[in-house]
Amino acid sequence: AQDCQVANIQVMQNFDRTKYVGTWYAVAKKDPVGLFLRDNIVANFAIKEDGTMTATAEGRVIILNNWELCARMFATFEDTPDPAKFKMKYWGAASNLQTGDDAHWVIDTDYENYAVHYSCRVIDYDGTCLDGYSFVFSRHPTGLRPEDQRIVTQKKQDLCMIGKYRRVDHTGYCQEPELPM
Ligand code: AZE
Repeated sequence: AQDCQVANIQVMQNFDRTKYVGTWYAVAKKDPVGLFLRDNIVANFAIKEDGTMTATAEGRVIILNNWELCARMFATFEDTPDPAKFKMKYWGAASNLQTGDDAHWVIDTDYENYAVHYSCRVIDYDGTCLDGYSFVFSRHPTGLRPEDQRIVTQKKQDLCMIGKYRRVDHTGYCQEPELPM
């Protein structure tokens, strides 16, 4: 979908949530407008007994222009007719953190090494995405394998977000206890 229409974006075919469970390290991200996770972003997906997908995520955020902390977030996913498209409700472990309701699309994954995620928050009058974010995830904290990089670059292009991604550093910041507010 090189026309950049959100409605034409191809998502993962036959997405299998059972193979997606476990830990994913964000290695690159395209930010939305406003407050967002900075770095040290790690997500952990699980499936509840009733089959619904859940996740936890943590990452370093900077709030009130100079206050940094490790945000610990929870999410539940609502299914849609497309198995790779979800609605994600999320909230912070600390009540003062963000809550939200975002689209959560799995664009591509091999389940064992890489995944490309996409979320458009605001669709423009012309059908393109006005405000969205995207994560490139790896099963390996060290980054993507060279053989997955070409695929991921193609997907960034398909999402019309090429050139807008930034590397996500992992320094171990969020392995420390949550800082008091
Ligand atoms: C995601 C992986 C699945 C679980 C969650 C994710 C997104 C989290 C945010 C968090 C923002 C927090 C802020 C705090 C001040 C997609 C990484 C919850 C968008 C801005």
